[in-house]
Amino acid sequence: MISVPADPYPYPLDPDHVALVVIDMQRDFVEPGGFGAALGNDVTRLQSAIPAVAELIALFRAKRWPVVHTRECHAPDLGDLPPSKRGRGRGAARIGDPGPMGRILVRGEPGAEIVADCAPLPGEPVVDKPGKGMFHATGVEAMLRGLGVTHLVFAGVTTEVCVQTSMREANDRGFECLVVSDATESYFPDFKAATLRMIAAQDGIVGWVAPLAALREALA
Ligand code: TIU
Repeated sequence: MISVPADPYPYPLDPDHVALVVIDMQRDFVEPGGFGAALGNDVTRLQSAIPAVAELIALFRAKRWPVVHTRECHAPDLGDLPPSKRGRGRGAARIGDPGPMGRILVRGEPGAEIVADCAPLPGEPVVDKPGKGMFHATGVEAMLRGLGVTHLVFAGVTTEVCVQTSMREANDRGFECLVVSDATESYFPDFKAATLRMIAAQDGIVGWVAPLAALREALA
């Protein structure tokens, strides 16, 4: 076990059974003209996390530990998009509508692709998910169990929506979860701070929180 200094106490990282999960580092969330912007958000905030996410990915690749990428997106016929999700909100542009990066949050469109700095390598699993959580309506649990994974390190966007939902789903399934605090970001700084606090509260009710530097030094 590798002991990673973390909140609320050191995270016991199992080097033989750990994977990195990079949540939804897609153009639709971090670039103008996508889903995040259609919801009225300042998407530039999210771009600040890209260097840390990229470094974290490189750390895992150097160790030859699995790196799993997720994308929130829907089938072109929107058959996996519940009416509740399609209809939510009052903005002009909705999921499936055309935009500057193609149809919003639709698989295969430019906006649904992962930003270049965090792009998957050939062979790295890319999990397309129709929900906020990575376990809903995906085969990711069987895939992780097949790889023998018991420990998950989380990064990506946004902290309180898809990262937190996925981490809670993973925690309920028995995975030991750590989120890397500077490799995740939110459109709302106070939501990010509150999310990281509530994950680690009650002695790690959802899991652990650590900065990238703590992980980097523990792995060195
Ligand atoms: N809106 C928002 O903060 N997030 C999402 O809709 N999806 C993800 O977090 N990926």
